[in-house]
Amino acid sequence: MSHHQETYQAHIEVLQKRTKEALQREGLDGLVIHSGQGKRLFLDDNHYPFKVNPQFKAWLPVVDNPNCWLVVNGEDKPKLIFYRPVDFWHKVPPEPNDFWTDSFDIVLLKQPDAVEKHLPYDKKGFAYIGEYIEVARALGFENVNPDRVLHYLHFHRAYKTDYELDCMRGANKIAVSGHKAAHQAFLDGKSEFDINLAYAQATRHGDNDVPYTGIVALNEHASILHYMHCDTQAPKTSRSFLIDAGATYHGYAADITRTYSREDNAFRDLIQAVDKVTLTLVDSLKPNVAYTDIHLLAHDGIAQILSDVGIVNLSAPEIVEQGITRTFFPHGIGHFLGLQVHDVGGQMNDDRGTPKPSPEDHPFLRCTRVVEPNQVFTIEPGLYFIDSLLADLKATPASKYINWDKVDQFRPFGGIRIEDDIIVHRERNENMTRELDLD
Ligand SMILES: [Mn+2]
Repeated sequence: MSHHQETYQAHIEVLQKRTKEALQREGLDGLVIHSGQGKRLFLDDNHYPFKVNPQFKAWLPVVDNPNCWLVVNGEDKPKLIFYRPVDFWHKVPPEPNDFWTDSFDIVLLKQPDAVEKHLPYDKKGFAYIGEYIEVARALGFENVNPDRVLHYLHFHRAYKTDYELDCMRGANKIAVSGHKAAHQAFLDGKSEFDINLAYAQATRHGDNDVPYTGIVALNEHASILHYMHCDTQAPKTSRSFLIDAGATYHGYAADITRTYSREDNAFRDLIQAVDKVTLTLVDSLKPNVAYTDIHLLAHDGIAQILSDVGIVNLSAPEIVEQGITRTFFPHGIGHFLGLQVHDVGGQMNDDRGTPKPSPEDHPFLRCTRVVEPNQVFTIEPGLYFIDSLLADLKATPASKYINWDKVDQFRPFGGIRIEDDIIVHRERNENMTRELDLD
């Protein structure tokens, strides 16, 4: 048996155990997990790109097939109802024959609405897990996406199996190849659109394969946190380049950001300073550390840069104290990574779903849990020159501490973010991104 097959079987055993525990707590007999279905555009006969239910792809690496169903009870071999229509309009998926197929009893489904005969006859003890509530009701499910079952599964999904870690290393490998190609395209003076093409070409990922729409931003655009536009024209000079782009492997995501400066200048020094903060924070990511503390450490690090470079004429602790770092670093330090790029379960105190919200001063922090082994995080500090936030700062008494000439000098470069993907092991961290030689 291959390494992949072995780790996959162990992964299925873990999912079985979690399912059994969740079902026992709720007094349920099983879960019926729907992969999803095609969604048509309003008044149109075209479909939106298909996005599989993450609870479905947790079990098997099938991400492109609607109308599939899983019936699981944590004990018996899971049943997979696999959609394989007779269809001369669309590509029909091949009959399953892969490393994962032995883990399921598989029945083939020719028509979506013929699923009923394959589902449990008595639906009382079964909960439907999926997006299509009307479909569930029509099939006779009364229990639809029970909160407590989802809380339990979401909380435990933070602990990745060896199979999942392998998938995420695979995703990082693909993304890193794209980042290298994109960097070269930037050096060649390409437009955002063409840089994005270079990324797609290297990763062999189409628009619906990437885990999120990539951010490919030149110059001032790097200050727009979720810049998802791609200019087709190259600017006269590309001074700076921020790319936040990922990849997927068997449904698992990578999420990497890099920032580059064309010239060897003060902005490049600033990038290197943020890069150091990233690496320091990665080192501090350890079992028993509160992830919120990593976020606060990031503010200390950014404050130190603002002070050292002379953007703010105060000491680092004073800059944090005055809340000035939030102008330059307005987002969270990172998040769980996995089946979803912002993986679930980040703000839970326990597997009953007790909320653990982000601190009041840091509303955008997506994870507040205590770090534990086998969890996977991003670490992504940033330092930006965002016009609207700078204008807000200028209107406060703290404006007098800001060296506005220096700020204006950096505005044309937009901003900086450096983001790595990290596996926390008991004794060490594994920086998946750096181990692939992405500087
Ligand atoms: Mn991220």
